[in-house]
Amino acid sequence: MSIGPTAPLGLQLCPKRVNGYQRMGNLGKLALFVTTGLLVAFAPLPLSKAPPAMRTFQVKASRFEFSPAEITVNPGDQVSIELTSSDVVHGLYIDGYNLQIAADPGQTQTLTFTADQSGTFRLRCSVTCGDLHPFMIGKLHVGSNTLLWRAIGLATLSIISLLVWMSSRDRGKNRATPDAEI
Ligand SMILES: [Cu+2]
Repeated sequence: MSIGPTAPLGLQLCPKRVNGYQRMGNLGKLALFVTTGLLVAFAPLPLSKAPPAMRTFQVKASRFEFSPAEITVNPGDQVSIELTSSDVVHGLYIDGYNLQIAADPGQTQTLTFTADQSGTFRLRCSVTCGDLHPFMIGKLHVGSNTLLWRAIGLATLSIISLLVWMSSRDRGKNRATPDAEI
């Protein structure tokens, strides 16, 4: 918006009026950010309504890791984990579900279960396989991690609103400076 000598006579706005418009703009922005924030926090996500499915994962166990180390399924899914060991005997224990299998070197063992508990559960090697055995861990995610995504969304929104607020404050200061000098 250009205000000043170039604006036609009659359309010139006094500084008070400009501040009034600016304040209204800020209120509008605030309302926009609050609405977006509420949507990010509470809007139902279509992801959470995925129908249960049969999911199979090939997990390779070797000293001292699982590959893949993280498995994500939807609540209600029928999950099959095919554990293969490529060096020594390794186990796979799922915290919370209290399920366990062990695979001999070069062998595959299959663990099948229904993901009937939502959340994140730790996978651990249940057979002592060396010095770093306690660090041989992984994760099973049951259900999309909506809380995490909502938190990230809200944090991003806060940063954007802070930046917008700071830039509009600076613009206000710059506009006020020439007036003060006159
Ligand atoms: Cu192990």
